[in-house]
Amino acid sequence: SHFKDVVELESTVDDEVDNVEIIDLHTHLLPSEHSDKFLTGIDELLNYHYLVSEYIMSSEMTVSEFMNLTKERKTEVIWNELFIRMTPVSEATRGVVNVLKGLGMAKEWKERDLNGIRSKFLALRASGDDAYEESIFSLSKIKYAVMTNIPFSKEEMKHFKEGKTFSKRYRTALRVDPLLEGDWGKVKLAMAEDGIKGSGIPAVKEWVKTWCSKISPEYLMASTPKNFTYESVDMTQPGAFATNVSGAGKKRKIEQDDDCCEDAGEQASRINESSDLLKEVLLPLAEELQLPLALKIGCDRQVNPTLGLAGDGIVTVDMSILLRLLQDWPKVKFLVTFLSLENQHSACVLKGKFRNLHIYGCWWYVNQGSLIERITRMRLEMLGTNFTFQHSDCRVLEQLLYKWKHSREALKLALRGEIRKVWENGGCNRADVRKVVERITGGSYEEFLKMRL
Ligand code: RAT
Ligand code: ZN
Repeated sequence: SHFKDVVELESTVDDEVDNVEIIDLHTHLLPSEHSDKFLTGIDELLNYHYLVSEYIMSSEMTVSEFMNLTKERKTEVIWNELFIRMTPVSEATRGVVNVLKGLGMAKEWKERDLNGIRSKFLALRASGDDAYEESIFSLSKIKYAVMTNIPFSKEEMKHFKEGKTFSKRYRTALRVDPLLEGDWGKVKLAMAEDGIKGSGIPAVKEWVKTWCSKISPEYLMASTPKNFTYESVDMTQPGAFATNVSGAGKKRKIEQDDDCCEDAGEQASRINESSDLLKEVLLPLAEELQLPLALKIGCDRQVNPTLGLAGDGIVTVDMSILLRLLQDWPKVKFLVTFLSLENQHSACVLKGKFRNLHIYGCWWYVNQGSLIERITRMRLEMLGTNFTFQHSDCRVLEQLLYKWKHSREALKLALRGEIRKVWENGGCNRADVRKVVERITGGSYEEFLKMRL
């Protein structure tokens, strides 16, 4: 039956949002079995790059003095500055407090007892890392989290090479930024480390395919550099490669001449090292392997390199770049998010035109309650439920607890308003709310993965 009043409507929305099991479609988490890459505990939480940046902006210490401290010492100075001298109002500082509360450390928080907190975290892990890991996933109500697996990182990949098994709560994604950036240096180095001799386009493709069959990624992914651009493939030019069967060919009329039919060996020798890794490796492979390409767009890397991971900025980008990709590659699925609020609006318009696009998440600088609420309302208004409202980008296991708590709170506010409009329009009930919540927290994403183009 329909909600009898707004109170019932709002409490149902809250209840559905609190209880839905979410798919976290982009994180930097790695499983406990990957020991040195498994980040957990108070030191990792307080050394998070959002907090480092907040700390440094007002610290007495200079950047280099801070950077030279040990991790434990950094924890202490951040704690003293952001949690004792100041009130934790930012999203990132409130997050730490929420983790402490969620893990039964309200008393230690009240007393600002860092040593007490340290020993409680140790005690929590006493039953073993995999049990602890599982408890965080289940407390956070996360069905599974997609990792970021970087074949260019020897240290990360050694765990995969050893063939370790890990919890079903983690799924893989192959992160290939150098292919998008056309960074042959990095590509050749990584291939050499994997013992591959060749260095032309076919060899790079084989290398990527080998990693795909080894880790079975959900998708290929990259974050675009500030100056990222993409010009349409001009199939009429000599040297245009034969692999792009679906894309530019359809948009631009191609004269099918004999050039297209030359054998692979000839093609390989003609394409030299300056060939475009994006157009000739990444996009054709995404099409061939039927793996979506996830793009994170709008980061201006290292505007202040002294801050390390905390030193990245933001750009609002020209949307025609994504438009051309969508037009030229209609058989490639694109999972896309933007760092800039402005771009998030344009992205909704593009999504209304292209079936091969799925918009997801409120990333990093738009991962703030007020902005998540606003972006989610806009997406609901423009797209119905054909999007994924959030991903966490967690780096530290326990961040699942707070990032998802904050995002669920923002989603409740967005849905209370939007569902109320539906209700006033012609009534609605719990099942209607559930359909919305399930779709935008993972249902639409899984449907998109299965969709036929
Ligand atoms: O959100 C972050 O933690 C950033 O540092 C980036 O890693 C970003 O999420 C990315 O995937 O490039
Ligand atoms: Zn990320």
